[in-house]
Amino acid sequence: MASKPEMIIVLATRNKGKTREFQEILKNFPVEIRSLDDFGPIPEVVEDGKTFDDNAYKKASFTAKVLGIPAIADDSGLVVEALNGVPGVHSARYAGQNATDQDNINKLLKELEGKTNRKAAFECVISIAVPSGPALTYEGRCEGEIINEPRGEGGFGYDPVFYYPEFGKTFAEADLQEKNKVSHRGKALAELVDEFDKVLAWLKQRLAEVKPPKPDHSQFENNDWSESKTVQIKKAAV
Ligand code: ITT
Repeated sequence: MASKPEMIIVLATRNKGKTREFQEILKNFPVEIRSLDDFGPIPEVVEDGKTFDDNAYKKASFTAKVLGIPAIADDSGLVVEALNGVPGVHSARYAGQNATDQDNINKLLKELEGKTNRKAAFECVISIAVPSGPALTYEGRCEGEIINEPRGEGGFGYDPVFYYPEFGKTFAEADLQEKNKVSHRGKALAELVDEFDKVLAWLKQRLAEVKPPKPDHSQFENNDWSESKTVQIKKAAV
């Protein structure tokens, strides 16, 4: 960390790899990034939004509200043109609740059998919310094609069938650094880092304006926060 942290921000995930990635990328800013695991038991957010934006916002705003501090969340997945955007927000569980990456790939290839349009894109949305509701949104998109046979050992998820024409190979054949420069998540993160000084100023302003509400535990049974989305603000305007 470059200087004494001015703010603690919680990353709404229990994925250690994701947490390290955010900590590394924001290490030169005066913030301390913590994961949900640093806060003990917190109810799971139901990711039932219709878009990546819905889910990222829901995770970020729910976590910020429950813990009473700013929160960052991301959501991402694969959208396939010939399947009208499927698997989309269902990417992780496309072939069923406990589906493996291989199960999901097999289902995708089956659905695409005989289809000539193989266009697809990975999409990612990062949302940064304060406990009172408003959030900033960063988005990234990466276009490619779905090939017929998995290729490569690296990456995860749909990487072995996601062919990136500029590389002339799949994401599973590319190394991680190469992938991160062009990937959906890489682009959204790069934009976030570029604007992070503004993001920090925005967070401070929002936290000073609104006396943070007490952590709200009343809606754990029915955590539908969709109505609070009316106050969502796109991008930092400081
Ligand atoms: P959280 O616990 O933090 O929500 P997650 O595993 O659900 O993490 P995401 O929401 O970011 O991860 O992604 C959902 C699914 O989309 C993921 O399980 C993959 O199947 C697919 N996916 C996302 N990014 C990908 C990438 O870079 N390469 C391949 N598949 C990807």
